[in-house]
Amino acid sequence: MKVGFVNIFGKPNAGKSTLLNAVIGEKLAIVSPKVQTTRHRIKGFLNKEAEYQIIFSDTPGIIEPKYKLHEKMMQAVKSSLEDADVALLLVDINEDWQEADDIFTKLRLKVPAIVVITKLDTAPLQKFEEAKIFFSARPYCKQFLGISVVKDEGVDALLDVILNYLPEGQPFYNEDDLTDLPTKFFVGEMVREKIFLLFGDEIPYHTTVLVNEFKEKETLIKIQADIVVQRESQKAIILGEGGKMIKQLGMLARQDIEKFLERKVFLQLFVKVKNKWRDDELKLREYGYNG
Ligand SMILES: Nc1nc2c(ncn2[C@@H]2O[C@H](COP(=O)(O)OP(=O)(O)O)[C@@H](O)[C@H]2O)c(=O)[nH]1
Ligand SMILES: [Mg+2]
Repeated sequence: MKVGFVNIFGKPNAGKSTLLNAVIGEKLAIVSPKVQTTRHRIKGFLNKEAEYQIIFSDTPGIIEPKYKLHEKMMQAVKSSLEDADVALLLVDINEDWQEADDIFTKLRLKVPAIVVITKLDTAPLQKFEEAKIFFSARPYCKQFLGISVVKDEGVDALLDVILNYLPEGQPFYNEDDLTDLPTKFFVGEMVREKIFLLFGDEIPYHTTVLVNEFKEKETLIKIQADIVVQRESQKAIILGEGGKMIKQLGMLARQDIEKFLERKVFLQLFVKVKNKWRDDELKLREYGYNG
């Protein structure tokens, strides 16, 4: 059977996490219109018995690191470069292609790359043809195609192309598993997604979520998580007037978590201030940012 690692790279907001979720058919990676939503490498497994096991990895968008958390995020990109059998290089059709090309060239890929133009539904076909001419000429580009996850176009064709590039082998992971990350991780991510959704400006970038307790009881699952911010003023914003905002946040997150776990959930959220956690090696590790 065909077995291999297919790792997804691109600038922030290219549609990487959306593609991972579409191929796996489960919301493994959180998605938002804001940049730098994804902070980890997130693996999703696609199995077809006796035919293939494709291990997809979503990665953080490629950026110039400005603080230590960013460095950890770029380490996650680097580790994904090392074990890829195939690289998917995602480009939003409306982004600056030259900039994307510069980033892809700098990756110094040693494996075949498929350039995937995303969000085809947002531009005229002519623009896609222009992108094809632009990227097909690049040395790293072995294949070129376009997708729209919104219109469900191109994803099946992409899978067919990927399979051509995968080696024969034995499965690495149990065929019933979707991912190798613990449930706790996804719970924390769902809370983080709602922070991206509800709070503007800088708040989501100063915030992380740490799940402390995950207890399966008879009738429900009890979850306690800390929302960690850098300053008291940010804590006040997350709480909102009379606790209005955190209540809304908790409700939205709980709904998603219940859908994901298919169980009733009691979710308890606390807000904690940890000065400069984004630059603190020990705290980053405690919060699960291992690069
Ligand atoms: N119109 C449209 N929007 C998309 C498509 N794929 C992703 N998006 C949106 O683009 C934004 C960034 O997506 P995301 O997957 O988080 O990008 P990432 O930063 O590369 O992981 C989100 O608002 C998505 O809903 C698509 O095919 N069409
Ligand atoms: Mg993402």
